[in-house]
Amino acid sequence: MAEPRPPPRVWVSQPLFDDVIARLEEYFEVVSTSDVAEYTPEQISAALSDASGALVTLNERIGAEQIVAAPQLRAVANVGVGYNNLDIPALSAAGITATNTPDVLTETTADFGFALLMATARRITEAERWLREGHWRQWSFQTMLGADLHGGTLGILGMGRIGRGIAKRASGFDMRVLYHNRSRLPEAIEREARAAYVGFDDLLARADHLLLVLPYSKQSHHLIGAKALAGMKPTATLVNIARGGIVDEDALAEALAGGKLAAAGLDVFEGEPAINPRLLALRNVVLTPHIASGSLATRRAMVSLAVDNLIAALGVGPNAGKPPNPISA
Ligand code: 8YV
Repeated sequence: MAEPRPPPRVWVSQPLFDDVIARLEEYFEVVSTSDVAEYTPEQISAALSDASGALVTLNERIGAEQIVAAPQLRAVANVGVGYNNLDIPALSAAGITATNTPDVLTETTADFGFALLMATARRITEAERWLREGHWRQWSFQTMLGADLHGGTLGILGMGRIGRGIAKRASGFDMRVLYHNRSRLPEAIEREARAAYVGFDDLLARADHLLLVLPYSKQSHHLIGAKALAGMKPTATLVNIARGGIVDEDALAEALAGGKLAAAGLDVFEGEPAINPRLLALRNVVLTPHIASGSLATRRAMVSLAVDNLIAALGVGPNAGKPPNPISA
């Protein structure tokens, strides 16, 4: 009698939620790690060399070099909606299904975008730092004056699901919402989001607060650079919850230091976790460690969806062959 075939192997790159990951064990041999790991490209190739599937986070880049080293790889499930860590054309060309986790993080990420906007415009973390450092000697009328959200104009660059979630919150604050997107949304959605479409330059010029929620790509690399920043109001705030590479951080630091922009709230950074020292030296920036989707419930939902995607993409389970969130090249 022939030996039973061993189950396919899947690689889980980071410690996620053990009880959620355990669902993979019904179908696969799971290779995982109990420590947060930082991998070199070679280590990722080695981890994928005998894997049929992988469940990865934004930390793990998978491109041509890894694909060549992974002859059995058939599916990569990304935990996250953004997938600029994956070379989608290369994966598609090799017949490897890639998936992401949209929807489940929309509201949590929109909550955070709004929280970061409020913290930035109203100087909340700067004020707390100042207080903790013992500078508060007497109540003064002019302490930490910030910018209002209510009644102001919110610019949203990138009007996908998260952008629309932010627009929904802004209407509760009586804000005027303008947006710019690769393509204009249908009128019914604009009406529902109470958002008006404007050109890119117009968005920059009119926004009292500008929120970046667009995907990172070659086209959006350093889209917010010196020229774009010069087109914004010097009283404006900029918030980035998308990807660090969309902003030219040196140009941003220059604008913030030179009074060309009031403040910035940044959850994402070009070289994260390394932070541009020019940004660290400024008082008018709020810096957070890429936590926009980081509520416990949402992070669990993201991992669970990635598990569903991986099981289905590897042709087993209730949705065999039909992963809920395939990414097309
Ligand atoms: C994730 C994110 O935490 O979804 C995204 O695109 O940036 C975050 O929500 C991250 O992708 C984890 O891999």
